[in-house]
Amino acid sequence: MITILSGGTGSMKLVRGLSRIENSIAVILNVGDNVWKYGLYICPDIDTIFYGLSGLLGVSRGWGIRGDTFNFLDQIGELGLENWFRIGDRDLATHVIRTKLIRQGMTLTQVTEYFRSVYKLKAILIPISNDSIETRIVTSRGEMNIQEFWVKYKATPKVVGVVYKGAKNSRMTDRVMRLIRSSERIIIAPANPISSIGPMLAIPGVKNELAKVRKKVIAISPVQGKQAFSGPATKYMKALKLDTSPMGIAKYYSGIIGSIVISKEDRPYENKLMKLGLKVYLNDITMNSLHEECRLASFVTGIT
Ligand code: FO1
Repeated sequence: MITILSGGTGSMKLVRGLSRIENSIAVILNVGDNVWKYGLYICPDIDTIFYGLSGLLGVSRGWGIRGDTFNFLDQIGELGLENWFRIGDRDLATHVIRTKLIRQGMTLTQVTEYFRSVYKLKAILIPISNDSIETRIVTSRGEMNIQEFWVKYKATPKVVGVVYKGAKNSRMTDRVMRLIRSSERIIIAPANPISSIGPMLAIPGVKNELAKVRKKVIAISPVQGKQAFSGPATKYMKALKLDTSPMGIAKYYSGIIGSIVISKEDRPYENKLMKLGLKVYLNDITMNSLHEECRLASFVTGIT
C-alpha cells in the first residue's frame, strides 16, 4: 500500500498518476479548507481529488466540475446574498448530498466512502479527521477563513500568520493511523505545505506517527526555482519565515521525512539537503500532462 498525504490541485495530479500505475493506493485528505457556505458543507480538497480521479475536474480552474454553469450562484446574488464563492450547478449536487448525509449523522469518512463507491474508485480516500479544522489566515486586514482570503480577497492582504482552528482538539481517525503505520511508503504530495499539509500536521499525534516511520516518508517539493506551484504558498511560507525553496520545504517537514524529490533546476540545493540527513532525488516535477503525472508517480514508487 502506498499512502499519499494530499491537498487539492497539485496533489490531485500525483494521485491521478499513482492511481494509473499502482494497484493499492490510499489518499489521506486535507480537511482544513472545508467550509460551510450557502447552508452547505463544502470540502474543496476532497472534491478536487474525486473529480480528478473520475475525469470530471474543471481542468483550467483546477476545481469544480468541467463545463459547469453557475445559475444557482447567480440566483443567490439576485436574492441579495454574497456569492463570491462560486459553486457550479453540477458541483452543487455533491454539496447537497454531503450536507444531507452529515445532517443524518454520518461522519465525513463515511460520506467520503459513499462518494467513492458512487464513483467506483479503487483508491482508498479518507479524510485525515472527522473533526472540524478550519485554516484561518492572519492578515493585515484581520484574521479570516482561508477561502475568504483566497477567493473573496484574491490573496491581496499581507499575510502575517496561519492558524489551524480546532486542530489541537481534533484527532486523526484510527484508520489513518493504521495507514501511516502499515503502508510500505508514504508520499507527501507536492501540495501547498502550509494550507494543505499543515492542517494535518497540526493534529496531535500526526507528526509523531510520521516521525516514527520517517525513513519511508518521501516529500515531493512543491517549489521549483524559487516559485511555488500553488498560488499563495509563497505568501504563507514567507509569513512563517520559510524560504520558498526546497530548503524551506525540508525545514517545514523536518523530522518527518527521510527523502525529498526536488526539481532538476534546484540541483544547487542538493548538498545542503543531504547535510540535513535527507536522501535527495532530482527529477522533473512539473506535471503538465497525464503522461508526466504517471512518469513522476513511477519515479517516486521506484525509489528504494
Ligand atoms: N477557488 C476560487 O478561486 N474561486 C472560487 O469561487 C472557488 C469555489 C470553489 C467551490 C468549490 C470547490 O470545491 C472549490 C472552489 N475553489 C474556488 C477552490 C478552492 O478555493 C481552493 O482552491 C482550495 O480550497 C485550495 O485547496
